[in-house]
Amino acid sequence: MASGTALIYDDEMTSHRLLWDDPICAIEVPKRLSSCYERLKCYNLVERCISVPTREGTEEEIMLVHSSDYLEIVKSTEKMNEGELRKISVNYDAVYFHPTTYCCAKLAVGATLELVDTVMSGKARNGMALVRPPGHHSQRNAANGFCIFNNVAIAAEFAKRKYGLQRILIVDWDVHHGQGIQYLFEEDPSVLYFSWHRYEHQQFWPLLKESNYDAVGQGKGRGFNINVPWNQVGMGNSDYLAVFLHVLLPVAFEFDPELVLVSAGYDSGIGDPEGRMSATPECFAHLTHFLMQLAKGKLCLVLEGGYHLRSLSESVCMTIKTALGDPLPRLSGEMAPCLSAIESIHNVRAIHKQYWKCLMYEDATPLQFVSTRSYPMEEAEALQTGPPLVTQQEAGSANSDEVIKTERFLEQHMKEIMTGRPPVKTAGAIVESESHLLPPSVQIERTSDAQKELKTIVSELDPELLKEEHVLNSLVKMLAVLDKIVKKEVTNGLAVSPVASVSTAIALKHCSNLRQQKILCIFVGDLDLKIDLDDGRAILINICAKQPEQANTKYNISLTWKKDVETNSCFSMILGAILPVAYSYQPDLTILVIGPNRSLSKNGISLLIGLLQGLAESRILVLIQDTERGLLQDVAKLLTGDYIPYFGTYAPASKESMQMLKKLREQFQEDWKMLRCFVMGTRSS
Ligand code: X5A
Ligand code: ZN
Repeated sequence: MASGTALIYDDEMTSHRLLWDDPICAIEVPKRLSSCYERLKCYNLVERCISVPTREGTEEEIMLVHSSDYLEIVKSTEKMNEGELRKISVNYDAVYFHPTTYCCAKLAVGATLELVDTVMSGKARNGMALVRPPGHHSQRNAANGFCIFNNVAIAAEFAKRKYGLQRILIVDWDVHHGQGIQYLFEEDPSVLYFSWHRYEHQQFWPLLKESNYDAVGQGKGRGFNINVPWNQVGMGNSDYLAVFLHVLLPVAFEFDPELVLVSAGYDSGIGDPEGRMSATPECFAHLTHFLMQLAKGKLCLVLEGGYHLRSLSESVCMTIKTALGDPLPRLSGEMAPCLSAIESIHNVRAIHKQYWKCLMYEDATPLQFVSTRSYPMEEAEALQTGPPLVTQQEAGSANSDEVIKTERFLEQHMKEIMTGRPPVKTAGAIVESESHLLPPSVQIERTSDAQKELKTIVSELDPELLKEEHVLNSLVKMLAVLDKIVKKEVTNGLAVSPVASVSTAIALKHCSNLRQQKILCIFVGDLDLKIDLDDGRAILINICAKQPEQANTKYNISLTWKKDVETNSCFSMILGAILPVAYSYQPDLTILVIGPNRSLSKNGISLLIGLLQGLAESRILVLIQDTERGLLQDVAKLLTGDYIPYFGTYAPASKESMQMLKKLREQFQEDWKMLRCFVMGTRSS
């Protein structure tokens, strides 16, 4: 399997610049590119990437999406003087030309295509192209919004032709609507285009009606264009996360792309004068991590916007660090999407339920007249939880004081979240005779100092077990792995146990002895746990085929899931229930237990392991009951990062399962606010 992260950067692309006064275009500066590269060097990230040289895109490649007339116009700017350049620039909305623009735009195209080649040929697993000028606003016959050639759209068309791809996902997380990409693929079901963007009921640039959620694509392409309009500024980490969990990811897994392209604009990040949103750099780590679970990890990120230099460059660093497989920082801030974000999510889900099976049991209908509707006071208040990192007002003012303030905030914030990674990623507790099954990078634990503590815990739980040498042995090793994770000597670990329920109880007890604050425990299979869970120190989610004996509580949730051994119907449970609860809870450590009679297939478990690494700074212990040891090798490779799972074709969950999830959401969305994905108690007109 391909490994490594490609990075494409070329100083040449800093020569394109604005030669006259124009307040609109003044923010698109050469330093946008060089400051990203400088920051990457500071974090020693450049040397960890595979450096790929740029080339100029050919005319033929440019004409994959642009007309020859338009190409000729851009080409003609190469020989123009300043007066002529100014004159031609005003033909387009928010565009400037420089004598080197044509050359830089060709390099931006070429860099993007080189990235696609590098990833498609397996020379790297994923990668990023740092380019200027950006691309997503540019159209068949027009430059627009600082964009000359549509780099990402050309890449999609190129990948379709050269590699025969049938399904490409484009994720546009820039704060502006990439209307250029939408227009180019509107009727094409082989390219799924997703964009979120500042919209404010069409009051924000580019002021288009077709940026709203009801633009779903046309003809054969209906359903393959997904717009999430932001109707307020100040959207932050939890709003972005909610859209990923409740809109993009379910649809993306169902679509099952062969390649993911990202129009990676960072004007959706904190401090940006254009976006006025409040997402912090680590949010982009999480977005990247989610997208890495698709298309067997084939992910190509291409720079678009981003105008607060510090915010831009820190966010680019988080993106690349994550692509490299480093542990993720915790997503900061209160995990509760705001009402306006939920409204947008509600509308997108309602309009797209006719196209996507994962949404088909949605009973929401689009909300009408959203801008003038008022909400019951209680509901509005329920959503105003805790002080956000930056208030919406602060995020909304763009004067230079604010730019500096964000700069200071980021200086401090990055110190807190940029922690080093342990030299060994994964530790394993298994019997010696099986250690050859694990990748060589896994550190095998032999013993631990916790013998005495173990005996005390075990004798409280089940004194009979003290007599069984091999059981005690496996438990001791498991605690050794757990200790290493807690002490941050390793990032994650795995342990085989003859008695998964007992091991889980012991692990939880041990964590509480170590004063570990919050443990997320996910148990797949039949569980027989005799400990009390109601103090909030741990949350237990049990996925099993049997109906639970006790009613669910906030900290003890059972999900009844019928055996789906070789199908893939568990996406909706993982994305719609487990991850929202987990992100709301914000654990310090995750324990995933694979017990007897599991009702999740190997694919489902791989998906869980992949996605759970976004939580608790990637600290996770996977406990495997020895009857399930067939999973050992795959689990180990998922933890070391040697392997990215492929989940196969999507199968819709049964109506009963979907109903169970819906009930769960209704029951717990006040406690776990990330569960929320629709506006309650409203009837559409
Ligand atoms: C690529 C990009 C923004 C254009 C804004 C014009 N373009 N007001 O972010
Ligand atoms: Zn933008």
